[in-house]
Amino acid sequence: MKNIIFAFVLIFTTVYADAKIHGTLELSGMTFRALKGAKNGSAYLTITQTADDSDKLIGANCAFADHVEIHDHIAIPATKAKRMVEIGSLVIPGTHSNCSFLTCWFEAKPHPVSLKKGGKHLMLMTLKPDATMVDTMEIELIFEKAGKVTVIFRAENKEKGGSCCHEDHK
Ligand SMILES: [Cu+2]
Repeated sequence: MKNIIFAFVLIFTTVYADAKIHGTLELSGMTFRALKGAKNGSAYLTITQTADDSDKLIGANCAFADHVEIHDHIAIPATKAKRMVEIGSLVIPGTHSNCSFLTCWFEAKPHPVSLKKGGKHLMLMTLKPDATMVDTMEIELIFEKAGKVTVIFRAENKEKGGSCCHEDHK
């Protein structure tokens, strides 16, 4: 019986930490990176709109950073290098975003948006000292239609370290 309860608690806490439903939005895979010595950190997740119409991520807040920006990597044609830029907001397409009135009968489907290393991400600007020591942190996400939601992000690969790519913001 103990084992069953333990398994249930484990499953519940795992799901709780890794996925959240907010209205018609599904949020999953929340992780953050806050490395010792780094000025800025980053946070990642996948956002899926299950409703017909799109929503938009328009901001975020975190107590472990001075402020949070929404960033993307833009390729520089001359060098093929990528540079991070602040994009201000991020559209989360709805299930009908890529189809017309007629084709939606067949083509309506979710279009998950993944925030990940080397792509779009949340930038935790000017980390507070505690940020490198915590295993989880709350980040408030602000959506244009769905409003605000506070989500738990887990620390990723703390032990691997290494300076990352978050010092070159212009
Ligand atoms: Cu960035």
